[in-house]
Amino acid sequence: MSEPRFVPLDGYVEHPADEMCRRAAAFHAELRRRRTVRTFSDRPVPLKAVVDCLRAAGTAPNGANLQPWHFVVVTDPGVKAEVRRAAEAEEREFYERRAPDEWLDALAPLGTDADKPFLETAPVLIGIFAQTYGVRADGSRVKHYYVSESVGIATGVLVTALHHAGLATLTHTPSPMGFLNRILGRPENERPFLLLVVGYPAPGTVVPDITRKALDEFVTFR
Ligand code: IYR
Repeated sequence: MSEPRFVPLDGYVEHPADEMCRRAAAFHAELRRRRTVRTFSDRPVPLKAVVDCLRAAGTAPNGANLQPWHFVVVTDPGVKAEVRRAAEAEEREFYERRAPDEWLDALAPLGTDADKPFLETAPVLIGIFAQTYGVRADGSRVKHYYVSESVGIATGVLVTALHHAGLATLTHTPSPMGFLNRILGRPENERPFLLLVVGYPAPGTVVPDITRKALDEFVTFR
C-alpha cells in the first residue's frame, strides 16, 4: 500500500461574495444558451480547441483517481462513414422494432429518427469509453470504482467546455453501441459510453421548442 503524499493547494481562488454571485449568474447565462443540435455544418473546427476541452474533461473528479475513461477523436471521413452506417443500422432497429411506444412518445417532441447524417457531416466525433476495469502491463486487472459517475462527470465537463469554446454538441447514444469498440479499435475492458458529435451548427439550424424545469421543480432547500 502506498503512503499518501500532500502538496499545498495552490490553484484555489476565492472571490468576494458579490463577485462570486456575478460569476455564477454569468456562467448560468452562458450555459442556458447551450442547445443540443442535430444539424451540423461541415466546416472544420480548430482541433487545438477540442484538445484543450479534452484536457478539461480529464480534470474531472473520479473514483480513486483511476480516471476510468478514454476518448477517441474521429475526424477521418471514412471512419465517420463507418460509424454512421453502423449507428443507423442499430437506430433503424430501435425506431422500427425495439423501442416501446412509451419511449417513442417521450422522444416525439425532439423529432428524432433513425437517420443520422450528422455523423458524417460534423467535423469531429468523440467516442467516449468507460473503462469497466483497468489492465496492468502484465495483463492483470485493476478494479475501477464509480465508473459511470466518473465518466458522466468528465463528459459533462467536456460538453460544457466545448460550449464555452463556442462549439455545438450532440450527445448521441445509439443503442447498443458495441460497434464503436470494433470501428474505433478499443479493447474489451472499455464500454462505449456516449458518442459526442462536435462542430458548428448548420446555417439555419432549428432546435425543438422545449423548456427546462423551473428551479423549484428540481431543487429543494432544507
Ligand atoms: N438513440 C436514439 C434515440 C434517442 C433516445 C433518447 I433517451 C434521446 O434523448 C434522444 C434519442 C437516437 O439517437 O435517435
